[in-house]
Amino acid sequence: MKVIAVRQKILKANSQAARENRARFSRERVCVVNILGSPGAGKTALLERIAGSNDLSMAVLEGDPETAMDAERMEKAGAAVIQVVTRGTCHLDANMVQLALPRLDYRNRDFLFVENVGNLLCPASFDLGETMRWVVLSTAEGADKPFKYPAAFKTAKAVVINKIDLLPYLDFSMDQVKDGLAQICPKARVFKVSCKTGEGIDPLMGWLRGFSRNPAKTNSKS
Ligand SMILES: Nc1nc2c(ncn2[C@@H]2O[C@H](COP(=O)(O)OP(=O)(O)OP(=O)(O)O)[C@@H](O)[C@H]2O)c(=O)[nH]1
Ligand SMILES: [Mg+2]
Repeated sequence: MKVIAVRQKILKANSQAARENRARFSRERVCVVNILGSPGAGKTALLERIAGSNDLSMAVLEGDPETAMDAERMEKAGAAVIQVVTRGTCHLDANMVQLALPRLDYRNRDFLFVENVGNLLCPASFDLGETMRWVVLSTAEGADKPFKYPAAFKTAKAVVINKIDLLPYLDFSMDQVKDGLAQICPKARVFKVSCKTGEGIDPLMGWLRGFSRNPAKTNSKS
């Protein structure tokens, strides 16, 4: 019983910080995208692709248990970036984001992307005050993941199925994953991409532009 009480207390404290973050992001008119996905799904690769399209301005908050490797990649890709090292904690929380913001040049940019710690369990429980969540799911992980990790998928505004270039070598069932997504998150936009080849990135970028500060640059927002 005590374990449950502690968890509730942690989540309550997180909700308060998340509310503060959300109010701040709304005041500052920055769209914040919290990206969830397993280790190696291609979260950083996707952000590198987005940074490569130079009509959108972005900042990135990287969350990893150790190292600044992803921040180094994003810096190379031209984004303003800060690395949060959680020292083994399996998720980012709203307070970590709050502490990092003063050291990140994210204001007046179209997007602040938060790359959460790689896993589909813990990050799902922690609201960061983001505008929307995405899940990156790579074909190599298997098509059953929406059924197994519904908490990660159910709040997703977009699901990015990455590594479609590997489909000829895998028994990944697109029908099964579509079935899972239809049941768990029927309203999520689904994009099939290869961050390696660039296939499928354009439709994702077109949709993303709808959330920028100047949506005139854009196609659709839903
Ligand atoms: N074949 C193929 N490989 C990819 C693709 N996208 C990413 N990769 C590779 O997959 C590996 C993991 O990619 P990352 O972008 O580091 O994955 P991540 O989700 O950021 O991983 P963590 O930050 O460790 O959780 C790298 O070796 C990438 O080059 C893709 O579309 N196709
Ligand atoms: Mg990464």
